[in-house]
Amino acid sequence: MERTFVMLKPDAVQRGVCGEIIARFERRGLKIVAMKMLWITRDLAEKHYGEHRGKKFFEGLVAYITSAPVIAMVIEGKNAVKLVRDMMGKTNPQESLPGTIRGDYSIDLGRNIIHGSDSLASAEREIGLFFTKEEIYEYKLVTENWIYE
Ligand code: DAT
Ligand code: MG
Repeated sequence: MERTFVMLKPDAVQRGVCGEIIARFERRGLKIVAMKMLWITRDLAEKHYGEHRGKKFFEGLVAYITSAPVIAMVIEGKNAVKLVRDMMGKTNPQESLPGTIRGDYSIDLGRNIIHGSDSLASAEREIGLFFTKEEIYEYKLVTENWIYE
């Protein structure tokens, strides 16, 4: 089953909406196979957002993501990468439709509340940056036969 990396950014934690957002993934039928709170270091932020190094928003992005604790997760499900990206909405909350996480919880591009991997390759890379193998659990949900045919 496909896995993706999801992070509730510092604004989600500060605004007290992590539970609601996690509930959306649970309700969809997705399985959380790893989860922890951490305070991202500058080094990890630069690795995670390596593709954006050198862009004019990079410093602000690193400052934001390291400003307070985040909640990191690995989420598993059929087509989990795309499913989660679709649930999140567009990168810029101004373009995110109501009903999406960014569309329901955020307004500004630099405070867009959630991260989700944009491809399978990114997911594998990001999961490896944030989690050890031992921190990711393989288990069966009792509801699985009612979510997948
Ligand atoms: P996403 O988070 O949807 O994968 P991304 O990988 O292109 O988007 O960018 C990472 C984050 O950087 C994004 O969530 C918000 C910020 N960002 C992206 N483009 C930006 C821009 N043009 N100006 C300011 N911040 C930007
Ligand atoms: Mg991205």
